[in-house]
Parts: sequence; structure tokens; C-alpha cells
Amino acid sequence: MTSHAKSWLAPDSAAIATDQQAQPAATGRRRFLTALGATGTACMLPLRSQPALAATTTISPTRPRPSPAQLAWQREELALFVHLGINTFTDREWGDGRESPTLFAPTQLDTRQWARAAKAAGFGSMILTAKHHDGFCLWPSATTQHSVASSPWRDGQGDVLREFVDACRAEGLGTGVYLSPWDRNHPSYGHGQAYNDVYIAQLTELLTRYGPMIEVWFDGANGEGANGKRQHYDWPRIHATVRRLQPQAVIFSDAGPDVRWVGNEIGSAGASNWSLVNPERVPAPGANDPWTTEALQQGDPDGSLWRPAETDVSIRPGWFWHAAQNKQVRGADNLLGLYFTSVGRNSKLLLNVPPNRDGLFDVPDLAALTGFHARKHALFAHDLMRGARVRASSGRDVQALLDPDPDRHWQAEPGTRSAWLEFYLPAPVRFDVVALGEAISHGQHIAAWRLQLHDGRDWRTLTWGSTLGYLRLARIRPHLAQRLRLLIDFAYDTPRIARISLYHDPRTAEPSKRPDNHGDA
Ligand code: FUL
Repeated sequence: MTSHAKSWLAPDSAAIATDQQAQPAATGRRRFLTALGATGTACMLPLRSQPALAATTTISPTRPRPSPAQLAWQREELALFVHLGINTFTDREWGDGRESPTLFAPTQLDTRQWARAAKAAGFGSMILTAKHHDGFCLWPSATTQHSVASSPWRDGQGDVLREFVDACRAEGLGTGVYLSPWDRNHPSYGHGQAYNDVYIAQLTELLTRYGPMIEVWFDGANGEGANGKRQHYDWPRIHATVRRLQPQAVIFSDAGPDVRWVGNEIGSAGASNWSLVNPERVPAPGANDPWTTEALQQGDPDGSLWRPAETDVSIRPGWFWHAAQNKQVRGADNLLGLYFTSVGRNSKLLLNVPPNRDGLFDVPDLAALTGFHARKHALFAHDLMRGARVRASSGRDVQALLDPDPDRHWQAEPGTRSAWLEFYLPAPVRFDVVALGEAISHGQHIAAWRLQLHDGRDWRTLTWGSTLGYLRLARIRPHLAQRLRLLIDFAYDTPRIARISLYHDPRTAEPSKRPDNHGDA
């Protein structure tokens, strides 16, 4: 490194101290302050009042980390949800369980078409509604007559799940199943152990006949109402069955245990989103009070378990296909926005694409998927940070930051709770999207960060936020920059950064309206 390079790299404490744009993290602030032993007023003081960089403290050895299955689940980023069932033929969202199985007739059903579309659009797996709330089973189950076996489709010899897994395997996609606990058809529903036995039998069929599953999806919805049937689900037994039969699968529900619901169906993870949770805040699926919703949205920086959030949302207003919604399919830009507010907020996107009555993904849905993939590819094709020289406040492997391998990362001095990284690009670049990510195989620790550019005289904050996690995407006004720095103002344990990338959106129509926009797509 030349002496000239050294001069730009020198820690610029004066510039840090005079930065008037320094702002505290938006959310998770209460914990941020507690951790600093500071008051709200103190946090609003200029940065010179805050602890010196590279302060160290005792490391908690107990902060949770993802299991290999949870890590693989998150790195996949995109999964496709497929809602197909009796509702497809009745134009309803929730069937009442009294529908005739003879209605189920997807005459052109082609699961390869779904799988090819998913694969081409960059999705890594698909999850099928093997049974929705109406109780109709898409596979021939010994537990009920209310299934494809009683339908005219393939003369009652068909098995949608079999065709689904075969198609996924042919395209190299992972497979998952949704099995609704709420069942409006089965006579045993509401009769405690009797229904739990049926449910376990159904789960066993799904998990023993169709090869490896990567995810099992337990929906928390129940519309029985105050005077409806009451069923006490045996969650410990249900989870133990999945663990025994498919130990590699992640189990999804509001309450995990492996993956939690994000708390809404609009495609938006919390702007602060920890993959850690306090399990006592969401002990079972089904609650929708504000306390639970907040816990699902944000997680908990002090949580004792790793339970990342999955963002499920439909490409259409409904979860099932309705002809009347053919003009309301999300467009490519809208899907890209969902990518920002889910994957770009440390979550995973589970995008629902419902087949039509022929059993095919419909024309507008296919066009949206193709457009989304092209849009995403064009945006993220060129990382403008490539070639930058990097220097850090402490730690090792600083250049690993720019390596796309997610297992290569920079780590600050062990025990450090704050840090800075400075980047000097070979030439000025214009960018309007920033991607940042922690090395989450070592846990999620960062609680407050700012990205700044040096404008030739001073440091200016471009964007800032609280959590990073696997990935944080932020859109900002287009900026020209050659010298940048990332300030990590507080981390619960040693900061580790696996990714920092800059992009220019070739389709940026207008600059974001707020200079302090910190990540809303
Ligand atoms: C909800 C269900 O009620 C919807 O029908 C849909 O399956 C969605 C994914 O979960 O809770």
C-alpha cells in the first residue's frame, strides 16, 4: 500500500466527531441504549460523547447461531408457495369442507411448468398446499375420502404431491409441504386426540412417501369463532414426528420451532428484524395481538433461540387463483420491491403463485416472474464496490468482505462492540442501492450502523439502520462516491461483515424523496 493510500485510510476521528447527521437507530433503540448504559438524551448527543471505537467487553458465549438447515434455508432467499385445491374451483379463499371432491378437475395439470418457471426465476424450492383448511387432500390419503382419489382428475388415480415432488426434483428444486392443522371436513376435528391421530397419520404419509422435504409449513389460521369447534393440537408430537421422519427439514409456524412467520401477509419484514427470538413471546401459533405481531416482525436482540422470519405473500390479492384477479397480478417492479422488504430485511421471501383451473401458472403470473428475474438480475449484475481497497478499525481478513463467498468475512477484534470500515474505490461510482450483510453463521449481532461518503471535505451519512443480519438492502438517492465508510455503532458481540456491495439501478425513475430514507424500497 502506498503512503498516499495510507493517508486516506487513517482513522478520521475529527470527521466522525463533527458529523451532524449522526442519528440513533430507529428501532431496537431501547435495547441499544440499555446496552450502552446510556439514557435516551445521551444517545442524541454528538458522536464524540459515545464510547470510543474498538471498546471491548466480555463476550456472551451463548448468543444463538443458525443450524445448518436454517442457514441453507436463509441463503436460498426465494421459495415459491403453491396454493391449489378445491378453492381453485369454487372461487373461494376458505372452503367450508362440504365441497364435493368431484369439483377438483385441473385437466391440464403440469407441475413441470410450475417447476420450470420457479427455477428460471431464481427460486430454490416450492411448497405445496397438500391440504388447506377445507380438508381436501391433494394426495390419496388413507385418513379420508375427501381427496383426489374421489375426484375425476386422472380418474381418481392421481396424486398431485407425487407429480409436484417429481417435477421439483427434475428441476433441482427443494420441496416443502403445507398441511393445514385447521380442518373443516374431517369428522374428528375438535375431538382432541382423535384428530391429532389423524393429523399425525397425514403428516406421516407426507413425510414417508415423497422423499426429502426441506420445509414443513404449519399455518396458524383458524376461523372457527367463539362458538366453533375447539381442537387442542399436540404440537410436541407433531414436531417430534417431523424430526423423526425428516430431520433435515425446517419447521415453520408462528412459533417455529425453526422458522417463524413474519407477522403479516403483505410482504414486509420489520425494518428492525432479528433472527433471534424470545420463545415466550410467541409460545403457540394463532395469536394476532399487537404484542405477538411486534415479536414476529422484529424478533429480539437478546433472544435465546435462532428463529428467522419467513415472509409469505401472494402474487395476487388472493392465495388461490380467481379469474377476476387476472388483472391484479403484481408486476416485476412490485416483486422487486417485495424482495427488498423481505430478503433485504433479513428474511426469506415465500412468494405464492396459484395455478389456475387448468392446473397451470397463468399467463400474467408467468410474465411477472420472468420480469422480476430480469429486473433483479439487471440491478445486481455489477457490484460497484469491486476493486475497492479496504481498511478496518481492527480485526483480520478485511479484503474477504469483497469476496462473494458468504463464508468469507471480515471480523473485528474479538469482543469489540463498535468498528469502522473504510473503502476507497479505483474511480468514483454512481450508485443508489446498498447491500450489507453479516456473517450469520456466527450469529446476528449488529444493532446500529451508518454508511457514509466522504464528499471531499467531510463525511456525510447516506443511509443508516439498526439490524443487518443476512442481508440489508437500502435504496438511496443516486450518489457519486469514491471514498465510503461503514460505521458499526453498536454490536452485541464481535461484528463480522460478509458483504458490502453497491449497485446502480438501471431503471431508477426518480430519486427517493427523503434523504434519510433508510431502506424502504
Ligand atoms: C393463511 C391462510 O388462512 C391462507 O388461506 C393462506 O393459506 C396463508 C398462507 O395462510 O393463514
